[in-house]
This record gives sequence, C-alpha cells and structure tokens, in this order.
Amino acid sequence: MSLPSVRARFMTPGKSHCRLALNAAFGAFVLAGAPLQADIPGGEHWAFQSLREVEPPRTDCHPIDAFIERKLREHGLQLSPPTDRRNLIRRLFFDLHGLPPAPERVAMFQKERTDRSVAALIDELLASPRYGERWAQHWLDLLRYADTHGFEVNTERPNAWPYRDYVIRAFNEDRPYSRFILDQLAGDATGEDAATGFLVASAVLLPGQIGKDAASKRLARQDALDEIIVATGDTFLGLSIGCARCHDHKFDPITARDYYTLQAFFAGVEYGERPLRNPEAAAKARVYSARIAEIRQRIARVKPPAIVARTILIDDEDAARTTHLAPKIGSGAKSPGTGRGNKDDPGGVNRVPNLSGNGYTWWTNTPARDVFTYNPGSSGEFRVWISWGAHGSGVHTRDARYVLDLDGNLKTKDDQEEIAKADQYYFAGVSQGETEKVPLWSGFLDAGVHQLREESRIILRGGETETAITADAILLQEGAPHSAHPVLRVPVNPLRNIERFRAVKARFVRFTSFATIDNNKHEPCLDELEIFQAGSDTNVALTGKPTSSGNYNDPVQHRLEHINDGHYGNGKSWISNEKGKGWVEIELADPVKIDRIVWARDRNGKFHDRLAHRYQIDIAFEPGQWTPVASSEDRVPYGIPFDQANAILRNLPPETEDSVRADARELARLEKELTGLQTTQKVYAGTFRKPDKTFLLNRGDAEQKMEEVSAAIPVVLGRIPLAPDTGEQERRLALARWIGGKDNPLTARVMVNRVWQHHFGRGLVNTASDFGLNGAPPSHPDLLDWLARHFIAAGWSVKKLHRLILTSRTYQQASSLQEKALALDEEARLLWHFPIRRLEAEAIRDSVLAVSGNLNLKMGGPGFNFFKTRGGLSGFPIVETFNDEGRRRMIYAHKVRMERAPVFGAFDCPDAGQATPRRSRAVTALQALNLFNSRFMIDQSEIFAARLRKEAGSDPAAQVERAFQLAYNRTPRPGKRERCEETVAAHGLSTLCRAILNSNEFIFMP
Ligand SMILES: [Ca+2]
Ligand SMILES: [Ca+2]
Ligand SMILES: [Ca+2]
Repeated sequence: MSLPSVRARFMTPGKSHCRLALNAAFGAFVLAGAPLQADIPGGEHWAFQSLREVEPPRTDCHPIDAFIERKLREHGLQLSPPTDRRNLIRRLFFDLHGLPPAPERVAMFQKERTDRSVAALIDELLASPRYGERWAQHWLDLLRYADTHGFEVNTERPNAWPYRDYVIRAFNEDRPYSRFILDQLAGDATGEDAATGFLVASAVLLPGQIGKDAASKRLARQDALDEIIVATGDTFLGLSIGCARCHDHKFDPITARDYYTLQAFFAGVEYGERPLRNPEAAAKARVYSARIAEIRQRIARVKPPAIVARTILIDDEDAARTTHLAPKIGSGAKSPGTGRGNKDDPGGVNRVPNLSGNGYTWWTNTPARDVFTYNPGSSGEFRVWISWGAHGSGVHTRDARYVLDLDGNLKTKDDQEEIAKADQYYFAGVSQGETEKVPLWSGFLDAGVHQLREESRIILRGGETETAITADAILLQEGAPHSAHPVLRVPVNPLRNIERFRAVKARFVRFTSFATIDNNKHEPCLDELEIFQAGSDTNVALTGKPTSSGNYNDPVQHRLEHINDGHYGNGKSWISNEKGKGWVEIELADPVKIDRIVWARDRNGKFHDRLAHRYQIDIAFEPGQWTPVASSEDRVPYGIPFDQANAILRNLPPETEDSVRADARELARLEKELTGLQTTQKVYAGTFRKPDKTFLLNRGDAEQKMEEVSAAIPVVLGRIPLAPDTGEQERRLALARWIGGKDNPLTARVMVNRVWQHHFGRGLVNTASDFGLNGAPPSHPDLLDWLARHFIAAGWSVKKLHRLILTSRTYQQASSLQEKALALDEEARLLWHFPIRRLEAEAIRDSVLAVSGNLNLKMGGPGFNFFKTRGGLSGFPIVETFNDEGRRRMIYAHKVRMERAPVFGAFDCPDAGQATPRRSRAVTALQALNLFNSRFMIDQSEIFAARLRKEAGSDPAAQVERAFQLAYNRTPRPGKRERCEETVAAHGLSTLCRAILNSNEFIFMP
C-alpha cells in the first residue's frame, strides 16, 4: 500500500479544495533539521531523524487536544462534544479491559459527574489485572504467538504459555517499555526466562521435518533466524528489515549487509525449551524447606508405636499367593512421578507409599465373572485393605467386587461374603472429579476386619459396568482394628534395623533370610546380630553360641563367630553360603526375657549389597518350638520411596497430643506447597549457545557465503561500539539497550503509535509496523514526536501514556457524526469524533461470558481448548460446549497456529501465521451467522436467562430491565421494553438474551 486509502479516495475528481488541503497534510513528510545519516539515500526520511522538541500549540488545555484541535481548525473542523457518561465508562471498560462494566459501577459513575471521577476510573481500570489480559493480546498479535509449532505437522508447543503470561504480567506491572524490550531480547540476563519467548514465537520446522543433508539444515537455520530478525525489526523499530535478506531493501535504506550484521546479534539463538527459573519461587521454597526441617525434627521425637501385627502384602504379581481364573489381557505399568499414585509416590500424611510393585494386571470385565483370587494362607483376624489400578480412560469398571471365600473352594458359594466394591476409575476414597489418563495405583481401601482360615481366598469379581477390571496389591494386617491406614515400618536398610516386640522369654533366636536385594545376586551378610534383654541395653547375644545353615568360604573377614563378636563392619561379619538365603542362630547362655533385636549389613556404611530384604526372626524356648517375633512383612518393601515423618504421622495413636497433630497438618500443607514450587516449569523460549560465524549471503542463498560480518545495527541508524568477538548474551544486551535507548528515533514513536492505535482504532501512523519510506506518513507528526518524548521522559511508562491519552477531550468526545467533517475526512483521521468500532473476537467472547455471569477469571497457565486436539496434522474437531476451564478469558485459549478459533475466528482473529499489527474489522454475514447459531451462544443465552431469573425474579418487565442494564448499561427505550416482553412471552427469555448478545450495540465499542 503506497498511501492511506483516505488519500486515494480524495484523489477522485470533483472533490473540493479542502480535500486537497488534507491530502497535502498527509503527503510526503520530510522533516527540517539535520538528518542522522544524510549521506545515505533515504536517510533523510522523517522516521530516521531524532525526535524533535515540539511544544503543544496551546498550554491552556490538554496537550493532546491542543495538537488535535490545531489540525482540525486548519480544516475548519472541531472536536465533537463530550460523549455521555454511560458511553464513556463503557468505552473505557472495553478499551482497557475488553469487558463491559457492571451496572452498579455505571450507576456510581453517573452519579459522580466530575473530571476527578474519570481520572479515578482510569486509574482503577489500569490497576486491574484485566487490563494486562486485554493489552497483552495486542502484543501477542504482533508476535504471531501460538501454542503449536506451525507448518504441516503443527505439533503442540506445550510450554509456550509462560511467555504469554509474562506479557500479561509486564503490562499489569507497568514494566517500563525499555525494560520490556530488554527482557524479550535478553531475559536470560534480566531473570525473565519466559520473556525470551519473543525470539521464538514464530512457526518453526522441527528437526524431523528438515532434510538430513547439510544444505537443508543451513536453509532451515536461515529461515529460523529470519523470523527473529523480522520480529525484532517490525515489532520494536517498525522497520521491515526482512525484505533485505536477498537484496538491498527496495524502499528503505536497509542493505543486505545490514540484514546480516543484524543477524549476527542472534547467531547463538536456538528455538527450544528450557527450565523456567523463578527466583521468587526458589526463595519461597528455601523458607518452606527450613520450616519443614524444623517440624520434622519435632515430629521425629515422637516415638513410633510398637508393631505387634502380622502383616501380609500380596501383590497381583505374587505367583505363589494368587491364582488367575481368567486369562489376563495386560498390565498397567507405573507412571513416572512422585504425585499420588505415581511410581515414586512416597506417601503422605494420609496415604501409604506406592506399594503396587510393577503396576497392575487387567482383564476384560464381564459382570459377575471371577477373574482372580488372592490366597493369604494365614488364619486369624485381619483387617483387609484392597487396591487396584486407576485410569482416567473410563474403561475400568466402576464396581469391581471383592468377595471372601472362607473355605477357599470356589464351587461352594454359601460361604462367600462380598467385603468391598471398588470404583476403579478413581483413587481409593475418591468418588468425583477427573482422573489422569495414565495407569495409577489406587492406594488402599479398607475392606473391613475378617476372620480368615488358612485356606481362605479373596476373589476379584467382575462389576456391572465398563469393559476392564484390574487387580493390584492387597494387604492384611492383624491387630490394627482402628487404624485408618495399614501400619508399615520403614524399609530395611544396610546400616541399622531395629525389631521391637512384646517381651518374651527366649533361649534360641534365629534370623532367616529369604531374599537379598539385587535379585538374590549375593549371599546374605550380617555384621552383627544384637539381642537385648527386656527393658535394658544389655546385649545377651554376646555370650551366646552361634550356629548357621552354612558359612561363606572366607575364614578371615566373614566368619560365623563374627555374628556376635561385638564388632561392626564388613570385616567382622557373617555371610551365608547360599545366594539370597540362609539362617543364623544364637543359643543364649541362659534363657532370658528379650524385647529388641538389632541387625545390619554393615554399620560402617561401606557396603550396601548382600542386604536381606525378606527375612523373619523367630525365637524358641524349647529347641525347635519356633515363634516368629518380627519379619519384613510389615515393612515397606525395600527400594520404594518412603517418607518417614509422614509414616509416623499417619500412624499416630489416638492419644497423640494436639500440638503433634497440628504439626502434622502444617507439614502436609507445606510439603504440598513445596512440591508445587519445586516443579520445574519449562518454557519454549530462546536457548543460547556459542554464536556461529555470520556471513553475508549472496541473494540470501545459504550456499553462497560471501565475507564474514560481525554484529552491527543498520548503518542508516548509526553505529554502536561492539567488538567482533563479543559474547552471545552481550550482543543481544547491546542490541536491546540500543533499541530501548532514548536516542533511538524509532522505538518510542513506534510504541506510542501502537498505543494510540488501540485507543482510537487507527494510529497517527497508519502502518503501525512500517515506519519506513513505504509506510504511511504520520497524520500528526508534531503530536507523535511530542508523545514519544513524553513517553521516554515519563520512564517509558505505558500506563502513564494511557492516562495521558484517555484524559484528553479527544478521547472522551462523542462518536456522533458531523456532516461536513464526514464529507472531508470519512475515516476521521483528524479525530473530529471518536471512531466507534466493533470489538475484537476476544472482547466479544469475554463480554458474553461476563454478562451471562459465568466468566472464569482464573489467570495464567496452560490454555483451554477450542479444538479436541492440541496440535498435529490438519483436522481439528471443535469443542462446542465448555466447562469451567473453557470459560476463561480467550487470551487463555490454547492457540493452534493457522487454525482460526471456531465461531470467533470469523471476527478477524489472527491465526498466528504472520504478525498482525492492526486487525481488520470486516463485517461479514458469516460472523453474524456464526455467532447467532453457535452452541456457545445458545448455551450462554440460557445461562444469561437463568441469571436474569435469579436477579430479577419472574416479572418479565424486571427481567428485560436487568438484561438491558447488564448488556447495555441502560434502560430500554420507550416502547422497546414492551416489544421485548412480547418476545419473552412468545419465545422465552433465552431467545431475548440471544438477540441481545448478538446485537450491534453489544458488540460495538461506543
Ligand atoms: Ca502390582
Ligand atoms: Ca467356597
Ligand atoms: Ca561382628
């Protein structure tokens, strides 16, 4: 486009001289004064000259009005009168928040009637987080921000959103614009990792999509760098530098050499993901960790309760104690992670660690079919805990049956008792919400206390619903009738294991190993077996006589007599002669009451192998009359992550002091928070390495290298001192400081123009991202320079710039039409009225949700879905109904590149294919149709109607009044109310709501 379209129109014959005057005003505009680089052809272009020191033409009014009115007067025009208070507050809300005001806020504002109340309203709006959400969208448009990689495969870019959140935060915090630039070009140096998402916001070919040959890789690299250069030039400088990739720029004094010297600033930038550093979270995590350590110390003083229970843990893979009745279909392997039900879940105050072994087994579910039995093989009274595999896929049965068969004969049924029913969609004890779609361990569900015989079995029986049924570990425990959880001891460890039991008179003590760690790779080793007289620290083993099942062949270090020689460590230990197995026994000198046994692999801590992890300790008074006193059965299996403090808390007896319980709750809370803080969020952002050498390329061809160049800014704009070997980060810092420097002629002009454009619908320069020779000349060059200087002087504060513009009469004037002005300046570039305009897609959708009363104001994080897939090849089935997450503001939608959002995409919503400095506002029939007929609008109309019934009662007149107040902030005009009431009577309230939400008045900014 060569000239503003308004000018083209004025060139048509038969127009008055006034139009020609206006034409001249917007014509080629060359500044007087010394150009920066007058010797370069094109260097005299206005935008390359320093900002001029201009003063407002008058000082008795708002400076902006002074500039605007002068130009209007030159054309015999004037500002329109102020708009009314209702329009003004609606205009400000839509402009700054993209949302309508609440009727109550409007009523208050209408009462105030002072300029001070307008200023206060502007401050209020700028202070709200809704402001950042609205204005960040304008910035993201420039960046072609999306949550997919683009090109044909268009895969998901799941960690792009931290950049979007950074932009929102930066606007809300009123981060100085110069700092905003620094963050985005070199956030790795300013502590804002996410901000460098700027560099890599464009579509990019993933490694697998690039040809394997070196030439293809070089071309792809050039393309990727080109995107960064184009974004930097367009966004910050309003310069289309990308045009100089192959040849010197056609219009602007930007040479191909300039292009490549600029490329050298980015020669070490790669597209990719990296961890998002968060210094605030890290500091918080340190405080939490210290408090957690403190509480843990207090808790550790609480003595763990004595264990007296027989415990039997049977995993679904325990072939010796289970029976398959139907052929299994598959297994659910443990999902990585430390969260609930994940592989390394260490347990918490309210749950045991993950005891599911390798995962779960599953079968096809047939109602009432028995698929599996657990065979505990022990008689006695046990509390039974069951578990299963949970999975959010929705195929697991919702009512698996657990049946105790007392005589173990499955043919006899009259002895069968159903002891539990499990919803295998969920964790134990959970019955609503969503479940992750991965294999998870359910945790234990209490199936009650039952009397078992040695031959008793527990049957897993098909539920009534769904297509799969799963089995995982069960646990039986004696003597824990009131416990909310199985009481499990710490896993064995090589250093020290303590066994406490009720005092019992003994003459023989035997330690038997059934299995050693590492799959029985070695024979078991004990460095000392200590046996303590009840209530004392006297080790009575020292005077006893050892025997064993067999001894390892090493007469120096590993000898039988080392088992009770009083010396610790590998060199003074006993080892059996059988891999995994073996027993060692001590006959005490005299029968004595004992209550504690302590054993270890190597108390010196050097050796970890040979550890017996499945074992039993028996005592006897008469030879051969063995009674077990301790075993590994009630320990958490070796190798499972285990949290001792939580285990203590979990098993606190009822008489525990309140302070300990309070500590327990506090600990649980802090640990949860800490996990959140320590979860490393990744961000798709610039990643940085040693820069490549940069060469001037002949015709942009990566295969035609010419001479090497080093980083430099375009010659027409001057030069910055930079050694050729400047480091990667320092290069970007230097570039960012030059762009955000107060002497840069383009940066401030370009930004104030963007802000102006979003307030008035059109910039002072009509081509917001092209300030070059081919761009449009400014309509008000003095005002532009004055604003740019003011912006810099006010510390690059965007909020102050908003305040300045919004407090002007120019902004607050009515949008009414003046005939003469319309004939002369149809597009109101002179601003003789406030140009009304249709809201953007985001503001329409957000406003519909707000008026219906169900807008979810949750900020930040991964986006919600408009499509059923988050990326991939074409074919994106659309989401039609939205849950709470989908009722967030549209800026939080997961944006699929090159795929317009359903319904709202028709409202000129950019598809992130290219930068969109200014949205077109075409009005098409498709928009109206889309909007009117969409499921979303039908749903919202019903929700809106429900809100009206709730807030206005059943009186149709009151409903209509409330509807108008919510949607339009006004009362229906005379006669209109009756017609609306008729609509309600004939077609229902939601039909009226739908008409209102589709009306022009609703979707236009007044
Ligand atoms: Ca298992
Ligand atoms: Ca039976
Ligand atoms: Ca020893």
